[in-house]
Amino acid sequence: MKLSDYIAEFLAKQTKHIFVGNGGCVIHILDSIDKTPGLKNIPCENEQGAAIAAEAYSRVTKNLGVAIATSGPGMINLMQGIACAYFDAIPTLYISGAPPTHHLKGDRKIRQMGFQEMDVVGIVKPITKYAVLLKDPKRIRYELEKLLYMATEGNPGPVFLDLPDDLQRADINPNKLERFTPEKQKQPNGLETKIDNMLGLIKEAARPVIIVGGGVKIGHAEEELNTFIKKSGIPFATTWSTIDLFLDDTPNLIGNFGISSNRAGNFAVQNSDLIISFGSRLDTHQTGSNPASFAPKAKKIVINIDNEELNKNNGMDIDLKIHCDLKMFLPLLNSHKIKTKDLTKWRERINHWRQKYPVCCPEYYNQEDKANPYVFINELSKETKEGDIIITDAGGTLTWTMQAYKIRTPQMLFSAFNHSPMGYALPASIGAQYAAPEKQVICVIGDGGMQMNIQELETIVYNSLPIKIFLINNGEYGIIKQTQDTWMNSKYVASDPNSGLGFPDFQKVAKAYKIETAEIKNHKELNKVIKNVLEYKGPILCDVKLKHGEQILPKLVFGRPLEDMAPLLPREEFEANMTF
Ligand SMILES: Cc1ncc(C[n+]2csc(CCOP(=O)(O)OP(=O)(O)O)c2C)c(N)n1
Ligand SMILES: [Mg+2]
Repeated sequence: MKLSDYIAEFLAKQTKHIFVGNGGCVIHILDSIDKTPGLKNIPCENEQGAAIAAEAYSRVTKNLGVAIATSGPGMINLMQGIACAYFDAIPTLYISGAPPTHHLKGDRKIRQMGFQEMDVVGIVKPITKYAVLLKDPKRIRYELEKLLYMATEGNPGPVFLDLPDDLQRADINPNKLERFTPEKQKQPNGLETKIDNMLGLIKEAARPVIIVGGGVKIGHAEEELNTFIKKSGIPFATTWSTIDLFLDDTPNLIGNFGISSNRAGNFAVQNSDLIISFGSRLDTHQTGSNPASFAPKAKKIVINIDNEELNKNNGMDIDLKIHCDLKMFLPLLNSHKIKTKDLTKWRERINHWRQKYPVCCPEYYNQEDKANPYVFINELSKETKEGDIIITDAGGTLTWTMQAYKIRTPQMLFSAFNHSPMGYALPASIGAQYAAPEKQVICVIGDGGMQMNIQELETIVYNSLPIKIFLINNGEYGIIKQTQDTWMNSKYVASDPNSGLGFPDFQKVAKAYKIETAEIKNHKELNKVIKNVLEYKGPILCDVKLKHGEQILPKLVFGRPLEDMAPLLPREEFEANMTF
């Protein structure tokens, strides 16, 4: 049997679509995929698009995503998507074709032997869980099984196979291949004692807050976590990656917290006396730049599948560290009786903050010319329907979406939260649409982000993918200008057309790709246009015109404590919110 046929058969058991970039070193594997029933090559215009589409495909199917590129430049273009998958823990397999084995430099101290040859494994190692160059055709079953295991076990992530051209063509006997047998996972010790300690801390707490981290989703422990939330009645906060797990009116939902979130979330965590964090890294985006000042009055219980996360010594003291898979931990925790103090007053206080400090302020609606980003996102979230998949990009656009979008019905809302490359949302929408052809995919992307992967408009058109693109068009790198306002006295460099950075007429560009367009010029027509766009049958780009200089509000200025977001509240009002 041809080795590349063997790989294609293996992949067909994991996925239906493989996102690819072509080249001389992958013609055999692409041919094998092409002739394998149930498997389809989806060529993207740039390998970056293919790599991102594959990881978004995995987010939606909750199975493996796969992308393939040729050696050298093709493989280098995959890196952006691999990094997204690594930092957000998305199970993905990336394959690059390599020149034939006798053209590989091996241990020689030269730069390159074969054309477009390079040390691929060395390059991708820091952003993959496992990366290997296939050297022996008889190892293919072992390596494929190991790659799959490594991508999906524990804290998932991307894996990489570098596949020389001659080995793709090799003849193998599938019945005589070595197998991979994973080591048995050890059960963590002392969990019952830790749970007793945890229950003790919960019983004593007057202002507890649960943090629902991305690990809940990655570990498929949503139901178990919900049981704990309901059983305990403890208010809970989400991170960006878990906003879409809860409807906005879920009882005891605090909302988001962190440097670009909302005041209610930050007042809640900063006044809390017990933080219980499930599957969150509690990075500086959430804690503020000084983790030691995060929830300063709170004891902290942190549960994570990754022991390194529990011992990273970032300055934040953890009172109870629990190293465990949530899928295993939560049922055990839920089997206990959970006692709390009377939390009525604490819940009321949180609800008061939620009501008093909405992100999308009523006065924003009064703007007459162009759209306010918070109004646009808030209204978009009213017009979408159950099952929709909303993918947002980077910069102000990402932050406005995550701050103002309200989950009103079960939907998916995501971005590549931790790596956050501009240009993610467009190819991610392609991956999502293939993963869920029956669902409506909505791409929210800035004018800067759009320029990064604009070529994938052709992939959308060629494949008639009915993706709805909302271009948040402020004519600038809004978030960068805001940072330059804060730190550079508003001296803008390389962030808008007055400072060296140009933008095209996006409606004309869309038309050149034969994509339908729409435009939002003000609030009067906003809902009508959003509706029309969402009802349109094919792909469409809606140019949402914003004023220059729109800001992220509220936002923490670097160095300030998490509860004191800009614009700063009058001191009396601020202090009244920090009375605990
Ligand atoms: C590939 C890449 N390059 C640079 C950055 C740094 N960066 C983050 S947001 C941003 C500007 C985003 O502009 P735009 O997409 O128009 O969003 P806006 O802030 O205007 O809404 C930049 C340069 C990045 N995240 N990704
Ligand atoms: Mg912009």
